[in-house]
Amino acid sequence: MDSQGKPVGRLIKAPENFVDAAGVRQVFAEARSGRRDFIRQAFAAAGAAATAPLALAAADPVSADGGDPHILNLPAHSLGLGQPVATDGYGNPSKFEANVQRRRSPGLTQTTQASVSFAPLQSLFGIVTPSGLHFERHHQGWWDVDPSKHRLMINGSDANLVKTPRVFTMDELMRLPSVSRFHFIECGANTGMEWGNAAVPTCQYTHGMLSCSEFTGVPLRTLFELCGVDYKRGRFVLGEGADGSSMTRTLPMELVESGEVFVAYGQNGEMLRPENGYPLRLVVPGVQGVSWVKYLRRIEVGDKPYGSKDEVLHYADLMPDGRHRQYTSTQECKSVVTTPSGGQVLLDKGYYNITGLAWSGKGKVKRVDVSTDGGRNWRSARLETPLLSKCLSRFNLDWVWNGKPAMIQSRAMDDTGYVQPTYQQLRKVRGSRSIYHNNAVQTWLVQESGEIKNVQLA
Ligand SMILES: Nc1nc2c(c(=O)[nH]1)N[C@H]1C(S)=C(S)[C@@H](COP(=O)(O)O)O[C@H]1N2
Ligand SMILES: [Mo]
Repeated sequence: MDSQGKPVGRLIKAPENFVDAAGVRQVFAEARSGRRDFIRQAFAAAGAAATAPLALAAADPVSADGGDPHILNLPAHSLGLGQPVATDGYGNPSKFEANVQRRRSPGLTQTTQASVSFAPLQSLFGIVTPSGLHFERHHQGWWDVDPSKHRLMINGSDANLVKTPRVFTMDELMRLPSVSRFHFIECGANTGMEWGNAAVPTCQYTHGMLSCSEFTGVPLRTLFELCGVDYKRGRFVLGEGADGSSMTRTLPMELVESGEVFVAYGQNGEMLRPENGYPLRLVVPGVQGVSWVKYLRRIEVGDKPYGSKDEVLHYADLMPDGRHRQYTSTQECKSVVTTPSGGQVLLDKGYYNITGLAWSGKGKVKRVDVSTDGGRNWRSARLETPLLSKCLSRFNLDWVWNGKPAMIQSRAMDDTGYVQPTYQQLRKVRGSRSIYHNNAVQTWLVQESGEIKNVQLA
C-alpha cells in the first residue's frame, strides 16, 4: 500500500478457467494465431465482465447502456481526432500511471535533503529504470548545476603522482572518446531496514534503492593517460563531489586500470538528471552507490586509502563481535521477486507470471531459482536477455496459484558460483544489527485472501 492506502502496482486478476500453465499457454497460442473467438469464449465461460484481467477489461469497449461488453460499440478514441503532436516540450507518462512514483519512507530521515526516495520496482518491466523513477540518495540535497561552469580537476596528492594535473570543462570531456554501458547502482544501505525483522511493506521499500541505466561517458583511464598518472605509486583514487555533503570516496586503482570506471554525463540516452548528479558523476560498476560520486568535481591520485568520513563513520559493516568492517564495497549477488510482491493483491487463483530482478557486483547472473513454498522446493527461472555484467537481469517463471498460502522466494547465483544467502546464513556471519550490504533471500507471503506480506522465515 502507498501512504494513501492505495494498493501499489497492478491488481492481478485471472479468469477461473486459467487452471494450469498448459491451459494458459494454449490460450496464448490460440490468441497469437488469431483465433480470437477462442479467447473470447474462454473469458465468457469464466464470466468475463466480472473476472477479465484489468488490461483486457479496459480495452474492451463497453456499450453505452452498460450491457454485454462484447458487443462492438466504438469508444470516442476510435471515432474522433486525437491530441495534436507536441510542438515542443518533454513527454510524460499516461495519467493512468500516476500511482507509479518514487516514494520516501515516512519517518526514515529527519530532513528531506539528507534522505532517500525509492524506485517503484513492482511497477517496472525489463531491466532499465526510467530516469524519472531512478532512486535518489542525497546527503545534502540535489542541485541543478550549470554545465558551462562545472569543472573536473585531476591532480595528485603529491606533485609526482600526476605529471600534468588538469582542469576539464564539460565541453572538453564530451569531445573525448565515449563508452555507453548498462549497469545497476545499488545503495549499500538497500534492504538495510530488514536486518532485524521484516520492517517495511513493499519491494519498493525493501529493495528500491536500486536502479539500472545505460550510462555514457569517458573512461577514467583515458583521463589519467592525458594527465600522466604514475600507476606504480598511485594505487588509490579519491572522487569528490561539488555539493555540500563533502562526498569523498576512495577507489582502488585496479578498478580504474580495468577500464570499467568512467565519468558519466549520459543516462538512458540523455544527459544525467539533476537528482542523479548532472552534469557529471562517477560510474563504478558493481560497487555500492556511495562511490558513484555525483556532481563530480575532482579526482585525486594518492598512494594510500583516504579514510574519509563516508568510509570510516558511515558505510562500514557492524559485525557480531562489535567491530566494524571497512571498504566492503562490492555489492554481492542478490535478487528479488517484484511481482507478486508485498502490497499487491492476487484477486483469484490461477496463472501468474512470477517476475523479478537479479544482479551481482562481481559479474553476470548465472541462475535464479524460485520457490513458492518458502524454500523447500525450487525451480529455475527463465533469464531474459540481455544478460550483462554488473547489470540488472530480469527473470520470469510460470506459476499457478491454488488459492492456498504460498511463500515466494528467489535465490540468485552469479558466474563466480556465489549463491545468495538466506537470512539464517547471512546473520550467522554478519549478525542482525548491521545497516549495509544485506543481500539475503526475500520472502513474500501470499495469504489466502490474496494479500501479500513481507515476512522473514525463522
Ligand atoms: N556528491 C554526492 N554524490 C553522491 C551522494 C551525495 O549525497 N552527494 N550520495 C551517494 C549515495 S550514498 C548513493 S547511494 C548514490 C545515489 O545515487 P542516485 O541519487 O543517483 O540514485 O549517490 C552517491 N553519490
Ligand atoms: Mo548510498
